[in-house]
Amino acid sequence: MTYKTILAASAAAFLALAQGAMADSAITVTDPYMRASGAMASSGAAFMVISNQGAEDDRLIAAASDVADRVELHTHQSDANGVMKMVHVEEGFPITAGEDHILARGGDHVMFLGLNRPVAQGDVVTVTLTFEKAGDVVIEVPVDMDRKPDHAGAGHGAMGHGTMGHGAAMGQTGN
Ligand SMILES: [Cu+2]
Repeated sequence: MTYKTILAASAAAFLALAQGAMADSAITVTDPYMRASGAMASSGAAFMVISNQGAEDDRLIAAASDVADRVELHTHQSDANGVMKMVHVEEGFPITAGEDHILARGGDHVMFLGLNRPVAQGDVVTVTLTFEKAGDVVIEVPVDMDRKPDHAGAGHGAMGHGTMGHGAAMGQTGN
């Protein structure tokens, strides 16, 4: 074995270790962003894609951030009159093995209630997501007020303006 191959071998071993460590958390979060209705807003919402690359189903059961008094897992449902409203999802969101769970405008979202400081365009908010199996996953969520409702790869139309996100009675800043 030459010196070079030893180096290569140890680099490969190190990579395998690093990948092994990362594989411990089957959960990855991509493309997170947060919105609030302005500097004086008392609430906000965050959206993202949560991927489960593991073999086991998991569940997002809680979220927390020092930017808000309370952080809840919300979704939208239409009431008897067909009006979309936000509801607190106590049991959290199932994150199925091998699939992406998309948090998007008009659907599932992380809700910030009682913002304790102004959030402005370009701020980055630290959020801890708690999963049943993967445990805590800490993510950095940029504030992006300009973001269009369409989420990663969702394309125009499906979740766009007027279809789900803008029910008359929602009163939610994130939409
Ligand atoms: Cu909400």
